[in-house]
Amino acid sequence: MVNLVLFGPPGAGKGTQSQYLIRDMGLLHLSTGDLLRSEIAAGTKLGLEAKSLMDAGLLVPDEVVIGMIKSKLQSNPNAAGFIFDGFPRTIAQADALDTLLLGLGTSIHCMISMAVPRQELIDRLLLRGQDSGRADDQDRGIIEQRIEEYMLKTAPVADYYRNQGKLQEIDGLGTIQSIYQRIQAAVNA
Ligand code: B4P
Repeated sequence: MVNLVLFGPPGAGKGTQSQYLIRDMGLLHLSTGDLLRSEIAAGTKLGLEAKSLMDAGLLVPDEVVIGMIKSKLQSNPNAAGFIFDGFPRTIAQADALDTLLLGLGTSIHCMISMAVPRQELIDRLLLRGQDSGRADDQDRGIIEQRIEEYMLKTAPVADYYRNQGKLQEIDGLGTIQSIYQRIQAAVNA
């Protein structure tokens, strides 16, 4: 198994770059943002609870996302590996992921962290908000709240993987293709 974490602030390009990794590496894509939006679309109790937090630019509780990831890992025992996109977003989630993967006899091989300046993040998300239908992409104040939440709770997760010798940091500015080439180089390293 090859297991990668794609990491960065909201709008860094995690979902965008995941599509190329799926195409080239045949890994299973696990995006907690996508999983939560599926729950919202299906009108489940979990989705209803998550929606108000997501629309406010806040993280949903750790136990909710850890439960979703656990069930996806258990239902895909023969996967070639996983791309974790938008997960883990807290140290508690990173700890839980290590434990879950250990139980499957595997581990995270590499975290790719994409650095993008704050104003570029805001510009990208507002642009996507024009036609994505995502409430959390349409309001500058909510986008800034998401970035604050990232700085406070998520940015420390990079150190968690740095301490394990697994962190690869890349510049997330440039064309989508040029950033993908940097990711490929980081994965191969
Ligand atoms: P996510 O769905 O993960 O949303 P995101 O951070 O905005 O990233 P996404 O992958 O969608 O966007 P990308 O950067 O690719 O999370 C949404 C919410 O769900 C969170 O706020 C939280 O409430 C909740 N949540 C999710 N996971 C959670 C967890 N583990 N714990 C707790 N809560 C959780 O792309 C952004 C835009 O930039 C796109 O329009 C793209 O086209 C554009 N773009 C990408 N690369 C570009 C480039 N190189 N140049 C120009 N534009 C580019």
